[in-house]
Amino acid sequence: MLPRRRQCKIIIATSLFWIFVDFVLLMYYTAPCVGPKCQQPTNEDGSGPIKRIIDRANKWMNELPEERKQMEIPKPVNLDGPGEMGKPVIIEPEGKAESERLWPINEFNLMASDRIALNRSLPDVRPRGCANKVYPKKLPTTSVILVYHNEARSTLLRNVHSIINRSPHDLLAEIILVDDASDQEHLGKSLEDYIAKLPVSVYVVKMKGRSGLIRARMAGAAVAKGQVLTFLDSHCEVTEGWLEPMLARIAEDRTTSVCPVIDVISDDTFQYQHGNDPQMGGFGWSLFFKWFPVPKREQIRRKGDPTEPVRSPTMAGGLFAIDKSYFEELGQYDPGFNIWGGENLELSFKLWMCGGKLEFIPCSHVGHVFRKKSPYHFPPGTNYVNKNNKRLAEVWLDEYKNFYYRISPSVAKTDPGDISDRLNLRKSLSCKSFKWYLENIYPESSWPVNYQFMGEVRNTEAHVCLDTMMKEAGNKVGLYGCHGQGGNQIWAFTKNNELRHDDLCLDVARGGPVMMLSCHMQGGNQHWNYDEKSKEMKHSSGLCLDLSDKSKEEPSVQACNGKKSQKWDLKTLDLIS
Ligand SMILES: [Mn+2]
Repeated sequence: MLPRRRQCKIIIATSLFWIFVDFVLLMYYTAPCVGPKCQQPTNEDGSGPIKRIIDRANKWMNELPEERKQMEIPKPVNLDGPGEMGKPVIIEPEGKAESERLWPINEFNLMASDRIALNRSLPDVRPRGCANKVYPKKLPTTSVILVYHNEARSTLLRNVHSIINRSPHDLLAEIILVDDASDQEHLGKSLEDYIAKLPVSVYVVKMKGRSGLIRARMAGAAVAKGQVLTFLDSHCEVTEGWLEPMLARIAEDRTTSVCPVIDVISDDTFQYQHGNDPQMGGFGWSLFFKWFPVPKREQIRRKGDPTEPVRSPTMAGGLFAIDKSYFEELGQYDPGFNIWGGENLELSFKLWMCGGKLEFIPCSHVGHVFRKKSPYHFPPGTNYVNKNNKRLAEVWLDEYKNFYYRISPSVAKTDPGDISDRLNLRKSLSCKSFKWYLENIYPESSWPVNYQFMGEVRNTEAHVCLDTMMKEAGNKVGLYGCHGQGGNQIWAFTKNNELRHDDLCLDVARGGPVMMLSCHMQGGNQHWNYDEKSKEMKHSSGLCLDLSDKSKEEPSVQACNGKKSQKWDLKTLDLIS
């Protein structure tokens, strides 16, 4: 043991040392002001790290063309202004009628958006631990690409200003606005004049005719000068520190494509709302994108660190960043895709199956105005979503395409056009199988990988089949004349003894009606046993699936009695062959 006084001295010296280290780090990482009006730092010898950062920033400012310097982005002065710090804007009763009149133009509250400053302040919504993460000094540059068709001026420019205000300018190569044939006046010359004066290169690429999201994005990518492409929707606002963690991830591994966590900007009040946990992207039987909570396996892999990237099977599609050269290697988007739809899954499948990765970055938060419906009109004619999905299925789903066509018969009938290029691409990239993807990347999927039976559940007395009747979770399951066409009459009897249609599981509580509820994978009320000899479908409660005695529109569960109304044929449809 050291003498007491010596112990004290050591403790004090160590504390002082760490306080000093903290102080130096704090000084080093405090963001300096940028621009000609900055106060020079008063470092004793004038050569500290802060001075170096400020010198670099000023050098950058001075290298800008003269006209760019004219516009200073005003910092918010009035934190009580409408919408500041992401607060909601409530329209007073006198303004209600006008705000409702304006609503259909963009399918959001334009009056509320127009009242909010273009450089409004937002709260720092990142999880604890993000703000003091240190990223490599040398990160790739990025071009931010925003595609729009008749976007409102205030949402588009607030997006642009948020990117300029919250991104290190040496990482921001440019902001490319791809105008997909807008015809609103405010998106014409006055917009171009405005953005020409911004302190970052912002310019408009105009599509010749209405081209749709997919082609417009590729037009933006074609002219991008940054090493990374960052795609955002046109009605977003980025938050503090959104860019660095995404670029750092791509710098580590260029085959990783990343998405920010997408927060909600209210379509009515423009309030910035954020949840706690990130979600993962998946898809249902009909290839519709859906969100689902981060499963246990991924939480374990991340060791419970809320700042650690979340590996996701799919992306929602609107907001993501990818290395430009890797995006090209992956064949960008399928050029045979039209307008919108399926492109997010195509890229997600490609990334995982062909050796890349897809992650959500919890330290990167971007708000997006979620609308209840689209204000856009598309030319009538071929169903482009069906055609896109047909191409997607033919190129990427392998034998599972047969299952998908049973679920979506209208897609099965659609002509995909020439897909030979895409098949060659898949071959040249030596991509893995869709089954591998389902088993390894998306084991929570409702797709039939592990099942005992798949097809119709047909009653032997009345020749009716279990049918979802196109209803959602929380409704009773129906019975309908068996049609053999798949669709709503396809049920999977899984290895876990669930009777499921996509994410709906047959669920019975206390002998009550047979409900369709979200599958919880916990057995219990969703556990069934099928006896091939007696043809009984027995619930975990011991009751048997039966025709209802009143009407024949819904089944029920009754005490098992061996009667014909309790006998069910499982008629397998050959789905995966
Ligand atoms: Mn959107």
